[in-house]
Amino acid sequence: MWQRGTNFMDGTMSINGCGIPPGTNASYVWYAQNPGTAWYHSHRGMQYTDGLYGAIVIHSPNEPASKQPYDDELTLMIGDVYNTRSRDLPTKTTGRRPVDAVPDGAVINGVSQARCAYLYPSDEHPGVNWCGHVPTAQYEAELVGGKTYRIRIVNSGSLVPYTFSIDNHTFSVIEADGVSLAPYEARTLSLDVGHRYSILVTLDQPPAAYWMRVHLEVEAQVYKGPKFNATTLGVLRYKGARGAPPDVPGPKIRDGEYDAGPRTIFPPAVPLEAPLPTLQHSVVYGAFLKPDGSSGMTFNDRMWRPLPDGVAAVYFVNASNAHRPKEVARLVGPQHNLLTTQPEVVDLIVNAPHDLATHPFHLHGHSFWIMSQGPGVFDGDSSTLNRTNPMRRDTFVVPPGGHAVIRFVADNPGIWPLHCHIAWHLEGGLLMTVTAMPREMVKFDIPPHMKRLCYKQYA
Ligand SMILES: [Cu+2]
Repeated sequence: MWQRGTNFMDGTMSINGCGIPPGTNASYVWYAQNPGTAWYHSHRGMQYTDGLYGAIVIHSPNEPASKQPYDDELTLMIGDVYNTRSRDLPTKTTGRRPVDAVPDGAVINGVSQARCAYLYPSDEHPGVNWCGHVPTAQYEAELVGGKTYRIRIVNSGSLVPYTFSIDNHTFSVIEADGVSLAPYEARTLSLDVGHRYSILVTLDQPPAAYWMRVHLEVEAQVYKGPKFNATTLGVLRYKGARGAPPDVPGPKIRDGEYDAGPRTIFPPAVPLEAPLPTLQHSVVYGAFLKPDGSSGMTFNDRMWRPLPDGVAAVYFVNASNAHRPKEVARLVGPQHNLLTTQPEVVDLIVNAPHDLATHPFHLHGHSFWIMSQGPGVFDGDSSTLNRTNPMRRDTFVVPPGGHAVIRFVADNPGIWPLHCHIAWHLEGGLLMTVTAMPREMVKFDIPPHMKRLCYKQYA
């Protein structure tokens, strides 16, 4: 969620918030200045994998995407789903931390055809599983023929990218992660975990029902479970039309590609030249598996682990006036931390020379320019990269063995997490922090009701 000056409302457990203890509540207050499609979810452990999430839509008459002609809108939260509670899932590796448990299928606004056969019992409640919580049904949207809809799609899953399509319909992509796009015509749309898009769909086909298809990508099926359900169906029904959708073949999907182009790069509607960088910073990430069986994931060999419950680094800095870089470094936690004491234009060079998977990384609180993204490591001079209207968004993808270079203006005080949005990798420690202008964090006017959520009260 893009926000300025309210880092203490970001809500990441142990970094810039204390979470909401059981039986209490919290009001998160910030200026909703950046129109578009976002979402909220628990940022503690694997809670959102178990369903603790929802959509946030910010409207503005100034949003270029909203100037496109459409009659109404619809939001689809679509993501992979586990019929077993995350803490009870078996793990792919033998590590202390679970890595990449395989989902059972996908849900569209909470409805799916995930099968109950592939299940593991709960440790706490032997013999009980969560299958009954996921109705086996097809999500159905009844829309009016002849009208144009803005459909907002969020990949709210925990592991798997997917491709979305609607039989017999094309659409234009008009927004990505809160950035309006020059309309891009397509038949399929691929979303990595954490990505959001808006598409415009005109119901210009004969009145009937049509399948909406969510195809979980093959890459993730390499280690699929025995009953892994690769395609989840929903129904787009023209109002008044009866019967099931005709059984036509779905689109041919080439994994990792968005129609003919790279799947996450789109020209923004409003061109913005990227400024020249004032600071270059390189990180390397990867996974480790030690002989003792422990495993995890790191940025620059440092694995994130949350601070003790009830402690949040930003609240601590604010309360204790501990803003000097050495003090902050001691407080933020064990993860890799990039700290700037003054406004900088940062080029963050992210390389994954030895990693075998695709990872979607999200930086809290910012939109950034994607200056480069692709196969192979980046070891060049990032200040020479193309600055003319590069893609802007808040979640970037690094392919196996590949790299990304993102550029952002670090002038928004606070400690901002940058993490893989695959929930298992975040839980495995794949998080670093960007700390901007800690001296300003001391001036934060953190409301008492937020401080009270911390066991150690920072009053
Ligand atoms: Cu990852």
